Amino acid sequence: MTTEQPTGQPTEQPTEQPTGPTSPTVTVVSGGVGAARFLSGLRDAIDPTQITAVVNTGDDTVLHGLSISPDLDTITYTLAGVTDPVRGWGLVDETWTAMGALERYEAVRPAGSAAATRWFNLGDQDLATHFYRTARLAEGASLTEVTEEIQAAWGLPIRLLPMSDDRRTTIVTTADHGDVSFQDYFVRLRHDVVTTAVRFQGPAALTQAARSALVDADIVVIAPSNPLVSIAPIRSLDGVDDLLGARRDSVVAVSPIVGGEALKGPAARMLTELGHEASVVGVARLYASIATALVIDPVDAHLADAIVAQGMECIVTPSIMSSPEIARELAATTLNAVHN
Ligand code: FO1
Repeated sequence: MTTEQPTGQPTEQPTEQPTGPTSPTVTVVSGGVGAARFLSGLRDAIDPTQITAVVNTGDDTVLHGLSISPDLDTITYTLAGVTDPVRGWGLVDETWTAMGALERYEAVRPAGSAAATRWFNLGDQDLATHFYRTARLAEGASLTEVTEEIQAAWGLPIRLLPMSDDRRTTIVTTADHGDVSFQDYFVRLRHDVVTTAVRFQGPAALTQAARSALVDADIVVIAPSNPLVSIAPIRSLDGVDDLLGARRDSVVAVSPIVGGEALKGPAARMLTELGHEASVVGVARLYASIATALVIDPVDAHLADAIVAQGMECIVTPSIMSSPEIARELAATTLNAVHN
């Protein structure tokens, strides 16, 4: 069966899907690309209306006066089936006319101005999302409200919630460039610099909607996202670690590290530079206080005992989401870890 998505691109829908009362309610603590792929698999494994994602907004930035929420948008586009499959962010078949046209203004930009910035690529279609979000925020809507509207515009059955309605920003301290914003580190510096610390700046209030989602869900999954810059900003909000710790028996994490490498991005390098172990055991140490089980890939099966020694159960299953079927199987196995 195929269904038309808002852009007119057909996406395959699962043929058999548990519905209604058989599906548990699941909240996924989410970063960007890895979480988006996991959520796609979960959407195919259970009734999607039972799923909520609490999404990192520490990566959010303002460029050209536009409010940009990369992790929310990556999840939205991925679930809508329109994300660029190679980049993992932005839209497939995107054009870059507006970015190119900015070149004219670079010549006249005064020193110190961030106008006409071109190191962060905003595609022509993607710009519409940022225009909409920015206009609605300027009208006084909260990020939670705007996210619900964007979710509805793309016809997504999964509920997306930003972690906070306030600007809580990830700051990366680098050896050579001092303190920089997350997107400066990730995109402008191509995460090819030594990091010495990460901190989160701004109000630490989890939204009430996100709090309820984390408290009330039958199962909480920590997505295979960077523990230090995607999951940690959410954990840095007031009360999050306490509420997850209090329901630890129904929290399961999926390792973003496979064979000592990150599935995507700089997680392995950051773990090492910031004093952790770039392995599934290092991930287990970071999550042992808030999750009862860690899902790892078969290439790391020899480390299962070391994970158990950290006080976590260990589930071994293919976790490199190279196909929708693997993502779906990973999601189903992850839920089974805590759902009997
Ligand atoms: N990532 C890049 O590596 N280069 C870019 O120019 C870039 C632009 C961009 C625009 C919109 C958006 O939603 C995401 C974008 N990303 C880009 C991805 C983003 O920096 C990262 O995926 C996350 O912030 C890390 O989770």
